[in-house]
Amino acid sequence: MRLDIISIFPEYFAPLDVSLIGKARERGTLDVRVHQLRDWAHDVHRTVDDTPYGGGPGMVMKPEVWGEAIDAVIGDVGGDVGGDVGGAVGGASAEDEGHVTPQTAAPRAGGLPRLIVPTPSGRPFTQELAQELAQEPWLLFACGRYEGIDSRVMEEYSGRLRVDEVSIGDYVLAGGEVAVLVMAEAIGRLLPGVLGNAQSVVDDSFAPGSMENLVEGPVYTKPPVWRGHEVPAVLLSGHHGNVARWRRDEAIRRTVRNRPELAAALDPEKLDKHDRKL
Ligand code: 6GU
Repeated sequence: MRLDIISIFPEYFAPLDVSLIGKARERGTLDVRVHQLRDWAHDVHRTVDDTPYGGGPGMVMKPEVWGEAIDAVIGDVGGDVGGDVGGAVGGASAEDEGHVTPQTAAPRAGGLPRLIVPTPSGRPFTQELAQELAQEPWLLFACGRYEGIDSRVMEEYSGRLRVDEVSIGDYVLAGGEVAVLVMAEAIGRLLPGVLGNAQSVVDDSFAPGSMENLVEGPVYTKPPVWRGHEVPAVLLSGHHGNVARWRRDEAIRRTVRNRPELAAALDPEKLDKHDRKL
């Protein structure tokens, strides 16, 4: 999977060098390219924002800069005749590693990316959406700051790309960068070969299938007794059927306690006789 990120703070994405995602990048499973939005701002201050039409607080990100940036990354000249595809004002500097080159900016045989715009007003990012996005060959994340990106940018690219505005939860972050880290990790760990054990993806909280609308129950490791606290005997029994039954019971119990709104949404058709007694 190719994953492009456009942001005014490329430094936010250093954690993508680490752990599972870092390993996936080393192996070539994941090709991450982070771009500095200001490389496509042409004035001396490399301005990316302006005051909102209609008044109000804060600033809005300018459409022209975003248009040039996205066109360059997707390898499309875009609407502006004579548009500067490279957008590399001042050229690619040493710290601009992963900056778009003429080669990557060229139209590709592989088609176009899905454009994801993180915003608290977007559709919810769920495990289901993570699984859907993990099937895509190419994702482009456009990180807004301030009050957001001029809405005409989403309108413009909706004509050419699949565009989704996505929120990671009901709270407001200072910008889309941290939300992209969250989404990149959730998506990246679903790519083939990224996790050591493919079963862990199936057993995940919220995983479509038997864990739909459920969170996982508690987990234990050695020693069997720690400070007087015992591991539930069923887990030491070696009886796989009983272990599976216990895990499902605990998942339901925890979902009822911690996520009552999810428990209410459990499909009664998918609850067996035993489940209904909980
Ligand atoms: Cl995706 N972006 C921002 N800026 N804030 C958020 C969010 C995204 N999701 C929840 N809050």
